[in-house]
Amino acid sequence: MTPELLITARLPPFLFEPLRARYACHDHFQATDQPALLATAGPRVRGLVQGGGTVTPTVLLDQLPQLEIISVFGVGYDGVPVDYCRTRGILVTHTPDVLTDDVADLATALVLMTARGLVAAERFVRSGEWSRGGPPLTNRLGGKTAGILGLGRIGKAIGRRLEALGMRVAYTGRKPQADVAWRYVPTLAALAADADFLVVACPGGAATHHLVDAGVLAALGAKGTLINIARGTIVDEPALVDALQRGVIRGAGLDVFADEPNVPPPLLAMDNVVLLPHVGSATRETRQAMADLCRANLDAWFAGQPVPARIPELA
Ligand code: 8YV
Repeated sequence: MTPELLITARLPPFLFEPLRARYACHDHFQATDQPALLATAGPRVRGLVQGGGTVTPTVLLDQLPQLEIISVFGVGYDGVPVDYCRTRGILVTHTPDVLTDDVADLATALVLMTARGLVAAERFVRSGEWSRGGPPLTNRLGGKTAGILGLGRIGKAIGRRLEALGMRVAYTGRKPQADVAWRYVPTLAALAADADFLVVACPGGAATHHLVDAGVLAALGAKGTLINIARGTIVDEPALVDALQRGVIRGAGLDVFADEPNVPPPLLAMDNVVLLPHVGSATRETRQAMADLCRANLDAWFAGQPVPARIPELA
């Protein structure tokens, strides 16, 4: 019997088409009548495919009594109720490693864009203002401190890049890491106080919800820029808007938001903020590699073979 899958996110064709060739796919994301789809197909669904940012409520999973595997098209699985999955014996897989370099590149780009005013400089040329004089001076990165929140695979790749730019790297997280020489700072507030750039690179989810709050932003202060390539939920967005409006911090470079694709309107009008549409992993090469791994996880499971990328909690 061809296994049946429920698709709860918008998938690129290079993932969706191969999945359709092997599985009976039910497109819950595009369905006009989702309850009807669940009522008819739910009892037979054995696999679920979702995006990194997709929040999967347990009430949805309750309607999939035969569910065996959730394959996340993304490294972050903060939207998956992991404890619930453990209880029901549902395997959860994701796409680590293949996107690390691209996401780190993007974090580095945001540091460069915010420090060197590159968005404004580019507009300066297009608007013809250059003929009337030079653009404002900006800020050197060399010698400045990058404080990384969450030194996992992506955090380390960011640290290596920023170090190559001549920055000092410090970090905080649950514990010091043995394989790096960078300075460990035990608390986020102390890291923010030290940092010229506070780079958010930890997983999302309940444990990190609003970790970057008004107090952390106050510690970052007027010398500091917040960079976030991880999850919007890690930052208290209203507190960030307030800190930017009142000049508490210097600026922000954001690739992720709490309620994508909705961006808090005040941010859209700010010149000291660079806003990107969650494109950290959005290169052809990386999205293809993510698609291949997302599919390989399903294929291995349904073939009874070792699954390449289970999430660590359920490994
Ligand atoms: C993707 C991501 O945009 O990997 C993640 O956790 O957030 C991004 O790489 C997303 O997963 C695409 O569904």
